[in-house]
Amino acid sequence: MNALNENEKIPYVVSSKSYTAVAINCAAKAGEWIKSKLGTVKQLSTKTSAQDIVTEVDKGAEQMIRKLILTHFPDHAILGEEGVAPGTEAYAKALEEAKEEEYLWIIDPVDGTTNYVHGFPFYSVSIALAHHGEVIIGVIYDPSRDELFVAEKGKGAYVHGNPTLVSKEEHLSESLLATGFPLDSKVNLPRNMAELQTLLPKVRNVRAGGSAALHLAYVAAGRISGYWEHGLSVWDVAAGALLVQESGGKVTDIDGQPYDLSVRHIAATNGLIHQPLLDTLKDAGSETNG
Ligand code: 2AM
Ligand code: CA
Repeated sequence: MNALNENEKIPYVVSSKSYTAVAINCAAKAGEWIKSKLGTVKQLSTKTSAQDIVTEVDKGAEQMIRKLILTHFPDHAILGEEGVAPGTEAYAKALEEAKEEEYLWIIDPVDGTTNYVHGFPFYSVSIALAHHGEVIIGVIYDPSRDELFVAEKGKGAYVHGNPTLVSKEEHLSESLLATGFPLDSKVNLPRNMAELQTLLPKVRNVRAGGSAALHLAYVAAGRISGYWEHGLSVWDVAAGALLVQESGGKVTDIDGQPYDLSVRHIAATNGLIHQPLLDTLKDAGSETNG
């Protein structure tokens, strides 16, 4: 018999402990919902600048994911883009606190919000799970193409059940790269422009699709040879970083330090072109610094 009185009832917890299944379920559900709302966005709010936008769909999708995760794992912590106040200070504080958690879910409900608002079909849902600060699961879902990318630490990465593998280009000259244009016009944008100027003559071409998570998934799947971007947040890259690593690629910060949750300037490649890419970015950066 249950001896607990009415006020002491233990909440019902679903018994499944498959983190990956929950991550997939959340990404797929939120992704379908986001897609169903395409073209209906009524309220466009700005965050740090007129270019930094958020919609009711971002907020609704994050709520949906949070609820689902907590149904399965009520004692896990969650760090989601829409749960953190805009600005560098609030971000640093939120990340510092979150990094200590035993289990931390890291959510970007819509990565590529600008694309989503314009109906440009390159946006994704990104969900990662970190254990004591190390990413152990990464799931990225692209609703436009119904592509689900899944990585588990030490067990490989998959798209629709097929293993993903980074590309085989050995030289920058045969590489297709991607980047993102930073919003910060003082430091990151001039640096990115200098990098593009230096890199473009050395590579096949550079794309800027507008979703960090999908760019990383594409490095993992061998569709691009490498990707770099400045000034990102943990929810943009945590899942994608694991996908790249589990597909045989390399992920560091732009200065070459190994990837961890605090990395904001990211470089991810097939491994073979990693050092040449970092060297070229460094040359370009030193020119902007005089
Ligand atoms: P988002 O759509 O989730 O905001 C595009 O270059 C990448 O930059 C996207 O992954 C986008 O994520 C991210 N991004 C957009 N605004 C940003 C901001 N203010 N700070 C950091 N990253 C941002
Ligand atoms: Ca987002």
